[in-house]
Amino acid sequence: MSTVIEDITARKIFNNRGEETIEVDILTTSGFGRASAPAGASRGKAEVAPYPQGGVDQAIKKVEELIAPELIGLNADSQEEIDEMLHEVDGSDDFRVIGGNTTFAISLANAEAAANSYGTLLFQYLGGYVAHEMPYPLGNVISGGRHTHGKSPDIQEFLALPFGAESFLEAAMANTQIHKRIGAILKKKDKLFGGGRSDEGAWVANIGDMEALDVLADACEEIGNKLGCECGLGVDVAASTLWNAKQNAYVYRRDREKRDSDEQLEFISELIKKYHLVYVEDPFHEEDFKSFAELTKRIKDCLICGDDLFVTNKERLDHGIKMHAANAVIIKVNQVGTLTDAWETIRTAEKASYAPIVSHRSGDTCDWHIAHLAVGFKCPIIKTGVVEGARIAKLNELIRIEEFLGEKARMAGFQTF
Ligand code: 2PG
Ligand code: MG
Repeated sequence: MSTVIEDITARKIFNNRGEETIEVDILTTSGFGRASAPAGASRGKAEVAPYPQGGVDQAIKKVEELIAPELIGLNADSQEEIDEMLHEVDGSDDFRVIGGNTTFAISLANAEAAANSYGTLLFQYLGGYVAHEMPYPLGNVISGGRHTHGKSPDIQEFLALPFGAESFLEAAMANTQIHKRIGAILKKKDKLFGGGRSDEGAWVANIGDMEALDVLADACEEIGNKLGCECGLGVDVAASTLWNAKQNAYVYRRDREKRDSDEQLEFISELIKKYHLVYVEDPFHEEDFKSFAELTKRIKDCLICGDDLFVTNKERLDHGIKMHAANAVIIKVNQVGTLTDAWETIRTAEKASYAPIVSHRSGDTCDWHIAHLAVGFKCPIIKTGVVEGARIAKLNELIRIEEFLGEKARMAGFQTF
């Protein structure tokens, strides 16, 4: 067995939106790894640059000319050294030279190649033989905001979290049934509803935010009762996309509402109380740590999560922790570029009792590595949609992991509800 990197190949493939993305293969003396990068539609301003100027073609060139010569000959099981080398080759503070999606694909393919060289699965390689906790799937069932076009809710995502499930399979099943039930409710509600879905496979309908929450609440209750498992409600407000700095307000186009920061705080607090929300992501824009902290102080029994706020960045999370801004953080490796950077953010979150929630992106491929990151890094929740090929690839991999773990498998524990 040897983990010495012998070859690196980069190619252009397509994601679920038909956009170009980068895929990387890494070959070691006795193993192989492959990973491809996702893409966001509502990106945080502080995320690293996804590609160098010139896009995927330039990224491939950089791999061939700059990166491969440095990495070939190194050991794939020295993940930190590999990731450090990517920073060195790039030289900027936001991966603008080689691209954060380029580094994402290399970093993940490298971890996979190391695991494969040792004859272990990635989650075991990352978490050791003690990694046996399954994450709860947080599933997007109704889309709005920047994830849709035309008439739809202003809030970006309406999510189901079956936190009463006793196994991952049961939880994934609950989400698929909630998704299906919502489709049927929407059809009944609106004769013009054509069954349209967003990139993440969530329904797109001509309804407002409150109507969407009513529909979600009905479906969660019905399916929860049927399966005997409690299903919570969540939202990703993606408030940076609603924020208008000139007007100093969150602009809800469909509902024809404008809310300043205080009104937004009241509005979100009311939603949490009325619908017993267990999960709220990005309720304020990405620089408003103060309002996040106000909400977190006020609210009990609900995960207040930062995505665009933290962008998986350790320094931004450190700042948030100091301000008591939230109690959960979204982990998207391509927001920071490498596995080591993301792992440091997860460790920081754990020390502060923030729940790390590993997440897909709206533009994604059938790459299933985040399933392994969730188990290997002991993330209690994975946010990865409910239906649509790129989501199903990750969910099905978790079903396989649960089966592989057999009697050792447990659902992750977390305190918030
Ligand atoms: C989000 C994500 C994924 P995007 O805001 O959480 O649902 O969206 O990948 O478009 O940034
Ligand atoms: Mg988000």
